[in-house]
Amino acid sequence: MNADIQRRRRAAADAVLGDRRSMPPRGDAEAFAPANIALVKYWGKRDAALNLPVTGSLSVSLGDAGTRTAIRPADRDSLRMNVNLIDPAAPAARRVSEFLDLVRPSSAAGFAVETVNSVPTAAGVASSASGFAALVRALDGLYGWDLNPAEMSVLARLGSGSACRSLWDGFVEWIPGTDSEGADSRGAPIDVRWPELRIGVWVLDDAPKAVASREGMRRTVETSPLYPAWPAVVARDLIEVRQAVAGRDLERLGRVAEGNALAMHATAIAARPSALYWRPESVAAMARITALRAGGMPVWFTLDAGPNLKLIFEAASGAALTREIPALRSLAPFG
Ligand code: 2P0
Repeated sequence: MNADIQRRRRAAADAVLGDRRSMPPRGDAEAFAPANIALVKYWGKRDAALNLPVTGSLSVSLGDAGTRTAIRPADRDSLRMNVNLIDPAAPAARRVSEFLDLVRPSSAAGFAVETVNSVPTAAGVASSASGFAALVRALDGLYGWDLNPAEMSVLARLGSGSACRSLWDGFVEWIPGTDSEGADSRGAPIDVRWPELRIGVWVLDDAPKAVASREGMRRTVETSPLYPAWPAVVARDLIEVRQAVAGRDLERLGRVAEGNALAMHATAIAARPSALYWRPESVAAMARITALRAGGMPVWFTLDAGPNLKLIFEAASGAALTREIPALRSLAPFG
């Protein structure tokens, strides 16, 4: 990472931590954060160093599906994910170390970090969002910083953009902010409970994705002839999803979320070279959901930067849907 980028990232972390940076660690700490699924997607950065988005986005957290992280001071950084020790040179370990550099007080040489995902990584639910949110919570506990969720959200965003939405349960909107250093770019919870809502994870292909989402976004912003249309799509969809959430209107929520995901993928597919995340199975699955809906089943889909579908439905349809799609794993965002 170049020195100027690192300096800006460290300054952004300083703005949150202030003189807490000199506090000593308490021994060890452990924390959990939920994964989240975007109903209106984050796709494109206005500042890649600070993970500042071009637009807002809106997600729902996945209840007890997420990441549990334990941390303690150590001689050097180490990362264990689901029991496996990760090579320090591997991208996941380097990304965690680079994040720890932002908050590392001079006294701490390193940290031993152990994470466990309660949904298998192969299940197609992003682990970087819950991972960085849980890491920030664990650091907050380790040092006794006593940051509020909004402050933790700003820090988590420096690890992974979508992590700033994983500091709350339920619906969360990422306010894109206007500050050049990102002080106001963070999650904000929406005070609506929707106990019947379900998110179904339908895994079609668990191979690593061909284009990392970070690279897919960059390519889309820089080269896709369709990207200029994206901010207006998001602005419109955010208004409608906020209303659908407030009214617990599944039909409206599903329609907008599905349309938003397809629009996101359209911008990515049109990038040069294309960031095409779909597999033939993804297209067949989308057709299947459309057919089920035509047959009267209230279910909609969304897809992230990968080939798997996430389904949006209510508990009342769960049994019938699982009969149709036995591989479906149903998650309850509100417990
Ligand atoms: C989202 N995605 O809103 C969108 C939809 C993927 C598709 O946020 O580079 O891992 O760390 O800021 O947060 C995945 O991107 O990217 C993502 P970085 P991140 O959930």
